[in-house]
Amino acid sequence: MNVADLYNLLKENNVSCFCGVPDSLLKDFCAYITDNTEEKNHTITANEGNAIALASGHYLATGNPAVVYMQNSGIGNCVNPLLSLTDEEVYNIPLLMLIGWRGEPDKKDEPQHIKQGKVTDKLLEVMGIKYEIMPEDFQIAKPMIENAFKYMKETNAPFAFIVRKGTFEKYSLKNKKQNTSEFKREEAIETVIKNLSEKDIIVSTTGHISREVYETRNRLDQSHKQDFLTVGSMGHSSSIALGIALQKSNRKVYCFDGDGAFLMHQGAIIVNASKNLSNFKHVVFNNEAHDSVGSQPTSINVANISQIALNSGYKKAYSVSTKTDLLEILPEFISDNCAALLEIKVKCGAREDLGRPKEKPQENKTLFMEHLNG
Ligand SMILES: Cc1ncc(C[n+]2csc(CCOP(=O)(O)OP(=O)(O)O)c2C)c(N)n1
Repeated sequence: MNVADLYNLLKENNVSCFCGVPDSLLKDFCAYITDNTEEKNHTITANEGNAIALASGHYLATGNPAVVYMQNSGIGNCVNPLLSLTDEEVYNIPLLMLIGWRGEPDKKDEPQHIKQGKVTDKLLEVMGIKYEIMPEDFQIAKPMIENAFKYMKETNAPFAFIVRKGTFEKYSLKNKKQNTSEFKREEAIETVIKNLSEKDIIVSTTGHISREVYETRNRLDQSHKQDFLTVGSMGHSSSIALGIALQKSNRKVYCFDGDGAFLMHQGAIIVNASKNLSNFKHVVFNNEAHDSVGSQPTSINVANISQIALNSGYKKAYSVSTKTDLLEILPEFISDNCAALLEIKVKCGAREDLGRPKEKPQENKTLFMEHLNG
């Protein structure tokens, strides 16, 4: 399907608000929205639940349903607002969801998507949300989309389209707003790893960052035993790291986060800080984008991560954007006797041939636990 055809049909049906969290399966459509919608009418939210809420606000203000896009892993983040805000037994608010179907049964995908893929349709059913699978052919999809708008008008209920891999034709984002850093994320990751000891632990976030940690260990001929790769569960790495750091005071625990993941559950930051552990170290690789799923911008450019950290209760915070500055700051950050955060400003993009972990998540867990508790 051509993304412009879909976009124009949505506009014809009075959609003037698009919001959500980007997904690799929807990246062409997300890119088209980014390029063609004025900022006021397109919001990349911190998490998918926020998108449902924003769409609800839009409906209250205009009487028109908004479009909310997300990966199916984001359904978990929006169960609460779908059941206690938009549901017909509460406020009964219409919105059109576009959900990328990672882990579709019988299609090859990464382990973190398999379960979510199996239950995606069932989750919608159990929540009482009517849905269709989006056909690839626009001419077939068109009457279905028009029916969805009719249904929303009649019932005021949300409606969802599940979108299979390969549904959309290619569209490349033109309006890329990138930060000015020249520092490559994989190089930054390698620089930090080279300065850690064998006892140190890394809990890395979803997407390219975990893949680059994995590849860096291979390149340095090191074991993966020190690394917990949070392949799913975006935004929760720092809480996993906190859970470990609270129990293992003799181990330094480093959370390797992304700015999108940092934003997604930013409330965790204050809780991390409240424990003020000398062995808890938070590193945020900030490229101001959801790089792993198409480089759509996050909103982090209006904020200052190291200031957020200090205002949230971390005792120390640093920000660097070059390898020289990183190397200079690392010894102090590593030896700080308090909860500390280091922001590393990096540029968007990853290697074309970036690999993925070969071991299954449970193999990663077993090796990691043996090392941590050995
Ligand atoms: C709940 C949830 N929503 C969306 C996704 C899809 N997703 C995977 S990685 C990613 C982007 C992460 O961005 P960031 O943390 O800034 O790291 P970067 O990719 O830029 O390195 C997204 C949106 C997901 N895995 N889980």
